[in-house]
Amino acid sequence: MMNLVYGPDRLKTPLIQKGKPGFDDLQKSTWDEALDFTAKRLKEIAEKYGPESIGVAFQVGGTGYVHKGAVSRLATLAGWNIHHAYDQNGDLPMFWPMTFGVQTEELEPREWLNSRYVAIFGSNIMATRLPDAHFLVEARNHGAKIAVFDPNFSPTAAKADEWIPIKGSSDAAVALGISKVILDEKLYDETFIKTFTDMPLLIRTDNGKRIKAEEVQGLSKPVDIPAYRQAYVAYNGQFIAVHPEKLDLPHDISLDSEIEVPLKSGEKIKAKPAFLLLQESLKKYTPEEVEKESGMNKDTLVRIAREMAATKPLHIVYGASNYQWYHGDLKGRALALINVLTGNIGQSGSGISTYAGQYRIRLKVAEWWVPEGRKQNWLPFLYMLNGPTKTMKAKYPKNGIKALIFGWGNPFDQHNMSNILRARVESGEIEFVVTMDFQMTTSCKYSHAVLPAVTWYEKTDLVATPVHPYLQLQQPTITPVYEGKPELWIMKELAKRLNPEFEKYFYPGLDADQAAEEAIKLMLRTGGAAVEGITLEQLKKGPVRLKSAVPGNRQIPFYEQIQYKQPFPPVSLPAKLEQTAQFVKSGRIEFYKDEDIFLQAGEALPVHKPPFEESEYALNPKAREKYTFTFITRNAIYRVHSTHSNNIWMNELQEGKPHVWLNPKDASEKGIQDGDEVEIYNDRGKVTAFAVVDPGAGQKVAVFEEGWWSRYLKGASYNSLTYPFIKPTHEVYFVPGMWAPNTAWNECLCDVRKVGDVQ
Ligand SMILES: Nc1nc2c(c(=O)[nH]1)N[C@H]1C(S)=C(S)[C@@H](COP(=O)(O)OP(=O)(O)OC[C@H]3O[C@@H](n4cnc5c(=O)[nH]c(N)nc54)[C@H](O)[C@@H]3O)O[C@H]1N2
Ligand SMILES: Nc1nc2c(c(=O)[nH]1)N[C@H]1C(S)=C(S)[C@@H](COP(=O)(O)OP(=O)(O)OC[C@H]3O[C@@H](n4cnc5c(=O)[nH]c(N)nc54)[C@H](O)[C@@H]3O)O[C@H]1N2
Ligand SMILES: [Mo]
Repeated sequence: MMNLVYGPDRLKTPLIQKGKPGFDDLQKSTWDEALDFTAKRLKEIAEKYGPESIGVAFQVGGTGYVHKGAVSRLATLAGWNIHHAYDQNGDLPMFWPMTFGVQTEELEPREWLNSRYVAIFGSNIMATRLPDAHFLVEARNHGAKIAVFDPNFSPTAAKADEWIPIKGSSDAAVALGISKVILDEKLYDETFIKTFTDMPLLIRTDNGKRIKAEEVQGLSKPVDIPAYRQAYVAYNGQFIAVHPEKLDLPHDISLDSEIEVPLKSGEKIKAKPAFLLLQESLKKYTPEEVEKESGMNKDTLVRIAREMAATKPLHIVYGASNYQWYHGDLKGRALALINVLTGNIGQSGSGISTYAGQYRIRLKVAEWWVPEGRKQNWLPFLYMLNGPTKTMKAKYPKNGIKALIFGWGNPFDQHNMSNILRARVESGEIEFVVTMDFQMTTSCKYSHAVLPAVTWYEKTDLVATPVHPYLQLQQPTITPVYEGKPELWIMKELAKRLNPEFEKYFYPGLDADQAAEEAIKLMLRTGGAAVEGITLEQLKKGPVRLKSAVPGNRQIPFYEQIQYKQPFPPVSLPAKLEQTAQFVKSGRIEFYKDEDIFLQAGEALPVHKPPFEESEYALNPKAREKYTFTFITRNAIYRVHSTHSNNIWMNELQEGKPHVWLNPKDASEKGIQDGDEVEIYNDRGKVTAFAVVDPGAGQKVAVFEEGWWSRYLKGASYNSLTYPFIKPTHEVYFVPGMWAPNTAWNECLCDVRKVGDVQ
């Protein structure tokens, strides 16, 4: 932290670009000059192209409700487009809305101690969840079994009872193989799946659609159903209209018989319960077949399936690197199936969790974030890079994005195709970039105005993230150094220059910390059940546990759904229930998706699809022969993304240079030895790193630790290799940061060669 606060890269004053962005012509200015200049350019751009052509990104809300809220507040007033961090970062696990109708859920780490089996699929808890890692060790000491599925021998694999190396993005094959054993050997919890899932609901065999109650002779739609719900049909000798808000189907409901259904139209159609379709579709996931697809030994697969079904509670951790693939949604749906078939949801120590990214909002923030109920504009970042698609539901601004305002992020290193982003700024296609940071990052260099912010030790804020269910006050421990200012102050100053009417929304007359306290009091007053009764005075003494419906305020996802039979989904703030409940109209956990795009993709049920077919090979068929390595960019223990990239002590631990991990077989085929300087490249870009020849690295992968600033990479961007693929099933709905196209960092092919080798 000393390095960040006082180090040589600390921004001391505002800066204005006097030359071409990217070429170090930033010059010192006063706050007035920088703010006047920024406001003038933003006004000009808004007048010329419309305010929606200005894009704003402010990263993860839960780590600072006040200052990020201030940016949202101004963006809303000014009519700018907001890029939600969740999909921009690739952290949005799309299986959640698809299956459970929520944005995300997770078991708090204290609950890990109550698990008896923890199956970790590509999450490197020992390096990327440092504050929680000890709970995993303790869980194991308490007798829980830890199994890690990962192509690479990670620090977490090293602490596990068992490491199961599998091929990249083969997790769905493994999960479906496990599910098949569970079905074949009748190890599933039949009552659970009849009560809480869509497995009994009838699907037409001719068109793959769920049958609606009102279509069937003798049935009608119950009258008390909200518009965002749908009543479907099940069968137990007679047809039943399944009420989407009552989880009370009779136990003799059929799961596996094909039935003829008389429709009101006079037509008779064939139908099967989703369960039967699942059984049929799992037939191909035999242990032999899964071994071929994933490399996992077939006997191990059967043993693990039996263990998982027999050891309760079972907790599955699904890591970000693992869902940051094109078919990450399918992998999540397949993994969730294991928990659901075995009834491991909604109980202490059980469930499926995705710990990456702390996006879920914990309290109602609208009063502060969205002044006077105004409408916000949202545009997923991938569209900004990729351009609009035919199937998109989000609204693309008619002139595209012409200006960008960034805070809390370093997209010119960290985000998709950073080289393209750089080129667009250099060419003037993106006309204006503003960055708020406290360090001279690569993104500052590509900005037209740099506004110096302060670190989290220099300002008041409110923090509450999904994984740790506490509300915490962030209190300044030092006064801001140099000319750094908190974002709430920066927004106020910008607001009044954009439109004098706006100033009143930012507590004029108060200093930044006083204003922050007012915003906190407002959010405590209007934040809803989770923060009811919590006061600023209480927070000044220490963190306060958020209120929940679980005894002891523990965090166990879907506790109310399972224990009190409430319909799915629970509310995901800040969205309204009707926005997210439409994702699972049946009010149940849905494994069968009948929207047209899912049917067209052959993804009505969770299936395994090999990587690259619909992404890299579709983009460039030659990639199949040309680029046979996968570029896996995992998170480094030495940094938090690019933050601390410049930490001298951390860099000493890494010999001050980036590394790439290669399997010995691959290295020797390429004539690469340990310590050699290596180029990792594809048609889009290139990065160099020093080889670590490691038998723990999977075959045909180049593992690189993301987060290096360009200046440690000879000016290159490691994200120049990546590509903004958009998967059509992510476009079925659009609710910002909840159902939106997610970035797939690891869906990236490359080749490697020793520096100096002839091409
Ligand atoms: N120290 C530190 N901690 C961090 C961060 C940081 O930068 N530094 N960043 C934070 C953030 S924002 C995030 S999103 C999280 C990310 O944290 P994690 O979810 O742990 O993600 P990664 O470290 O990228 O990768 C975890 C593992 O996934 C494996 N993997 C890759 N592809 C596959 C696959 O197809 N299948 C399987 N089974 N495994 C695969 C990789 O080999 C790697 O070992 O970490 C958070 N914590
Ligand atoms: N290829 C590839 N790319 C990736 C990933 C990957 O696995 N592979 N991981 C992705 C993921 S999961 C994530 S979350 C993103 C993260 O990407 P970013 O969000 O861009 O994260 P950082 O690089 O840490 O940049 C954070 C910046 O915010 C600044 N900052 C910190 N606190 C404050 C503050 O209070 N105010 C202001 N104004 N600034 C502050 C820091 O100095 C730093 O420069 O990267 C993504 N990029
Ligand atoms: Mo992340």
